[in-house]
Amino acid sequence: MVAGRPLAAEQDGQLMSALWVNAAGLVLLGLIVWWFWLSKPKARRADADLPIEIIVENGVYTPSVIETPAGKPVRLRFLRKDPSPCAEKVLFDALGVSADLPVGQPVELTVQPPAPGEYEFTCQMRMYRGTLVAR
Ligand SMILES: [Cu+2]
Repeated sequence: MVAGRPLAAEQDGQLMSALWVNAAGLVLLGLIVWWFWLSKPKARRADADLPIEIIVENGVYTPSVIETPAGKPVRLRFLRKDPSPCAEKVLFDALGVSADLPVGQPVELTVQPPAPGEYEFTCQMRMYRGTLVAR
């Protein structure tokens, strides 16, 4: 309480700050909803013979969606920055390809999706997840 300030003004001030807290909460909630349910990861398109670099860090592959022509080999270069054992392998279950990823050392893989479709790649615990989209 500020000495000498009229009580009504004091209450108005408290009401306003309560409203601001609620508004901030709503904005935060909106961001959370957007982040988890509405945002689509940006797809990277594989082109020519350049390998696509995929960073392995903080529980996500970046990029996590890679578009590629079906029936053609695509080169993926994984760079693991996450030292936790969770990130130490990458597996393309449906393609029968897997690799160990040493921290800080790029590992290049060539995979070839046989037909149009979505091919998931994950860590061994399936916490890291990415998708190869063959068209
Ligand atoms: Cu894992």
